[in-house]
Amino acid sequence: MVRAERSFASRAGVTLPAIMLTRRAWLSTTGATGIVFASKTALNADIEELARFGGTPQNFATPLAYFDRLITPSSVFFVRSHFGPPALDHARKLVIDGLVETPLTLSVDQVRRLPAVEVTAVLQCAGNGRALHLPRVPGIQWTHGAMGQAVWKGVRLRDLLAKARVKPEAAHVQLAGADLPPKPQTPAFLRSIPLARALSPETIVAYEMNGAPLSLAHGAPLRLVVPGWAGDHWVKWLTHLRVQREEAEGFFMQTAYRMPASVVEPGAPVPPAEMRSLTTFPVKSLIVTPTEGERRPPGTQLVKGVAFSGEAPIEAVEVSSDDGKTWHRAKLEGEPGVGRWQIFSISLAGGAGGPMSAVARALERGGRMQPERAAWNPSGYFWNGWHRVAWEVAA
Ligand SMILES: Nc1nc2c(c(=O)[nH]1)N[C@H]1C(S)=C(S)[C@@H](COP(=O)(O)O)O[C@H]1N2
Ligand SMILES: [Mo]
Repeated sequence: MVRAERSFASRAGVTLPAIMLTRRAWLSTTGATGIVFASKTALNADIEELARFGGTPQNFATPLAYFDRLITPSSVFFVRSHFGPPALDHARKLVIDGLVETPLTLSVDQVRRLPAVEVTAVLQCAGNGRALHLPRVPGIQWTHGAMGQAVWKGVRLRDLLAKARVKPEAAHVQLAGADLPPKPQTPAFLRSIPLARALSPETIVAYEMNGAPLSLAHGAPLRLVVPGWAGDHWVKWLTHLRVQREEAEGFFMQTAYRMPASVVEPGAPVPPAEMRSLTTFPVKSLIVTPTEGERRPPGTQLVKGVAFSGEAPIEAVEVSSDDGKTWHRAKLEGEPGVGRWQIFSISLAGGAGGPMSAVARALERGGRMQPERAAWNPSGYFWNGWHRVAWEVAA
């Protein structure tokens, strides 16, 4: 991953540090930093305000201000594509073969005729927050914007697999999309998920996002949705599901998207044998309001943000205005669920004026708490440290 992302990043001319900005800061720094607005394109007709990393491949971050609500609008939903999208092709077939009794080749219409389900779930890139790991690691320097929550509509992967009749010796489903690497020596984006995860009822092959057909940027006509698992499993432009005994081979399974199996010394090299494929994203919360450095009038100070975990529903979010000495339970909005986010809010007693700060930490059911400092790893995955915001109260 490190190697691949570095070469992709340099090819795309990415030299910027963190680019997650508030809308105001965003407007005032556009141009000065070289960050450009993504203009309306055929890719995603409504992209207007995403922060863009380089030219191609398309990597867009969602501005922090949009994480104050349960559903992230599709028009500003982050985009992460290793090679950029293939041509839009609604006639593209989905092949299901390998260890099945009945190999299938399905049109999008045939997929759509199966019973539809809707799942509300967080899509988060494993590299979200990479810029916040210390020491710094190479790769796209996402801060907070490589995530979002959407309503995904599609068919259960297990219904498709049931139609194909999986053989007993099967253990993994290999996933391929229609996007091709730019050079023959670049490895293809080939992934797999264990059969058990493929058969779980919330894993779907989606054709709609937030009530509209998937845009090309987000994988049209068909993409995988794996709630609770990092974005690399959510294969876009899906063309081929191959049921097999082993996990997929190649760079994107054996080298990329792997983390140390246990905590390592920050900055220390990790032998490949101690790395494992990453799956679920860990518990995390993020303060959206106030924003860093904001000036706010005296009186009660509303602190609001988002909390989620790919491992368990959120149990509580606590906020401290004295850097962790005392904690106060925030109010939660939205339905709890694995890989599903909720909005937290709390009103802090505001002073007459001066500096204020808030730190948030989320607790998931079963007792796991968001750590004060995220576990460092060589590719900078799964940053989930406590988020602290400081602002100024002034009349
Ligand atoms: N075919 C294909 N699927 C893909 C990718 C890709 O490059 N090619 N990128 C993955 C990664 S790393 C992420 S984080 C998510 C991003 O999904 P989005 O662009 O819809 O936000 O798509 C995943 N699916
Ligand atoms: Mo990702």
